[in-house]
This record gives sequence, structure tokens and C-alpha cells, in this order.
Amino acid sequence: MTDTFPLADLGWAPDFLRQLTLDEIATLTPCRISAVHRNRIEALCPTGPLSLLPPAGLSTAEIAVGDWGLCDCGLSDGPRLLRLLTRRSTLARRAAGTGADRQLIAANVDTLFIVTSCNADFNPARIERYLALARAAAVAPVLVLTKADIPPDPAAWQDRAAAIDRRVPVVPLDARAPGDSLSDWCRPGQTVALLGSSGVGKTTLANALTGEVQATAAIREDDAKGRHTTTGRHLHRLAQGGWLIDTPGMRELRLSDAGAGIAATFDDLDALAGACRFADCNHQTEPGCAVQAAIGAGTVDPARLARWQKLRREDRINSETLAEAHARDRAFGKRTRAALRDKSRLRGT
Ligand SMILES: Nc1nc2c(ncn2[C@@H]2O[C@H](COP(=O)(O)OP(=O)(O)O)[C@@H](O)[C@H]2O)c(=O)[nH]1
Ligand SMILES: [Mg+2]
Repeated sequence: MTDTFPLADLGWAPDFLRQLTLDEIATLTPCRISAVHRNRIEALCPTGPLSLLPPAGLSTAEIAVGDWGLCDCGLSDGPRLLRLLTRRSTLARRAAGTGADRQLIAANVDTLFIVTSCNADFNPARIERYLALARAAAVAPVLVLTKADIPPDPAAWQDRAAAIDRRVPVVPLDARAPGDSLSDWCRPGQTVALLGSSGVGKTTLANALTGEVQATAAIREDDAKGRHTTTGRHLHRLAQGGWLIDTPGMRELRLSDAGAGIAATFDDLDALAGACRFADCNHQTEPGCAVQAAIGAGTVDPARLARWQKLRREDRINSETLAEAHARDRAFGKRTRAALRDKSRLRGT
């Protein structure tokens, strides 16, 4: 393996180049972030891996693996990242319990492999949640069905997966030997990430695609000082060209701020809702509900409506700020107390 990385192989594209001034083109070096530590950033640039000082005035919490940046390699105190370029896509999550804080998981991912198995793990609601998440992040989703080598009937799972969203490619495979089944997305300049529940074969597939052998045990996060591998710890080179981003946060992604992604995943229901008589229709018993009419006519599956509504509730709750959550709790407490008062009044106590 060579230690140099032509820009195009790293994922450099015209929409990044357009963000540079002529002066920056002449004096600075584009680099792709491969690991982010508290006071230090690892990056890959055409001449090889670099350890960079963070930009003045920018917290490393605002930098993600996969980000493109510009570094100045001519400084006396060592190379420094000067600024980040605008991302094509951002995978982020709300930091648990802290309200609006966003934690960056990965940047500039082109394709999200949503991994599920041809067995009891297969769950349409979970797949739709991941589709919404991918679309909210501006990443193209692909459904990967692992364990397709295990009988009885992988083709049936493929049909079920295709029925969830006809626009999304479905690829059944054996994660231990994917061959070139994912080569449309795993090629020079492309960046992919894997998402799926535990046990579906993400590590197995990552190992097969990278040719690396990753321990299945968790990697310790804070002991990386001084350790350097050619490709950094979270940006892995794919055997067929391209990159796999595998940050610990990928495993804990959940839905938040995904309204647009949910609308895109359920665009049929979203369009119908626009035709309801009431703008705030709940699609239950309201008169003039276009969604219920479609269910009556047999063109919409009521289970799909239930999954859509559940995802929207989940997204709303996960997206609200701490102040909104408190307001919701207060309103709930008020309603509960009022209900209890009514109940005791009825009982005459
Ligand atoms: N037969 C078969 N076994 C698989 C496949 N994918 C994963 N496995 C096995 O399933 C188990 C869990 O896989 P792993 O990669 O650790 O799942 P992860 O938790 O998603 O990373 C391991 O024993 C794998 O060997 C597959 O496509 N076919
Ligand atoms: Mg794993």
C-alpha cells in the first residue's frame, strides 16, 4: 500500500475546489480528515498522512471524520488546519440529554449501506428509520441484505426489502465474501458507511471490503496518542478504491432533525396529507382525511401509516430542545393532574 493519495481518490470533487480562492489554491493543501482528537487532527493529503494543529477559533468538536479542509504546511510550529470546506453530507446526532447539542459522526459520506440480515433482524420500521436518517443527512441509501447464503429463501427477503422503497437499491450478499456486488458504490473517490443492528455482519462486511482485519471487540478511543496507521483510525481504505468511515458514533445514530428525510421516505403519505381538509389532520377520524380515504380504497397500508406517525413522533421528541422537553413535561403533568382531579370528582372523593 502506498502512502500517497491522489486528491480524486480521496473524494475531492469540483464542488470542493470551487470553494477555494486563487490564493488558497496557490498556497494551501487540501486534506481529508481521518481522525479527530481533542487537540490534534489526523488527515490524509496527496503527499501522505499528516498530524495537524486545529484551526484557531474552531473547536475540534466542529470537525468530523470525512471533512475536507485546507492546511498550511509551511508554518514553523508544524502543519495547521486553517479551515473546513462546506460539506456535501453530514451525519450527526443529538448528544444524549443535552438538548440541542449536535455531535458530528461523519462528513461527506456518499453512500450509507443499511445492513440487515435475511432473518428475524429484518424489520421494515427500522429500515424506514435508517432511510429517513440517510436522506436527512443527504447520503444516498443502499439496502444490504446479509446472510443471503443461508437458506431457506433469500429471494423472498429481497422482495420484501424492495417493497419498502422502490427507489433504493437492494443487494443480497454473503458478508464474508461480497465479491464485487457493492462495486457500484465502493470505488475510487467514493465514501461509504455502514449502519445496522448488532450481529447483522457490519464488521464482517467491513473486513471483507477493506481487506483489513478489525477486532470485533470495541476499540479503545482515548489511547491513540502517538499511534499512527497509514489511513488513520476511522477512515479505512477500501480494497476496490474509495473509503469506509467507521466512527464509534455510527453505531449509535438515532433519528433527530430528520423531518425532511421522513417526508422523502414517506413521500406518498406526505403528498396525500397535503390533500386533507385540515392542515393539522392527524389522519385518524377527521373528516376529509385523504390518507384515511386511501386506506379505505386499499391503496395505502394502514401499518405503513402507523410507522410513519411513529417515526414523526420519535423525530419530534428527539429533535426538541431541552426547553421544549421541559414545556412538554409540564403540559403532560398538568393534563395528568387535571385527569386525576376529574377522576376523583367522578368518584365523589
Ligand atoms: N453465513 C453468514 N454469516 C454471516 C454473514 N454476515 C455475518 N455473519 C456472521 O454473523 C456474526 C456477526 O457478524 P458481525 O460482523 O460481528 O456483526 P456486526 O455486529 O454487525 O458487526 C459473525 O459470526 C459473522 O461471521 C453472512 O452474510 N453469512
Ligand atoms: Mg461489529
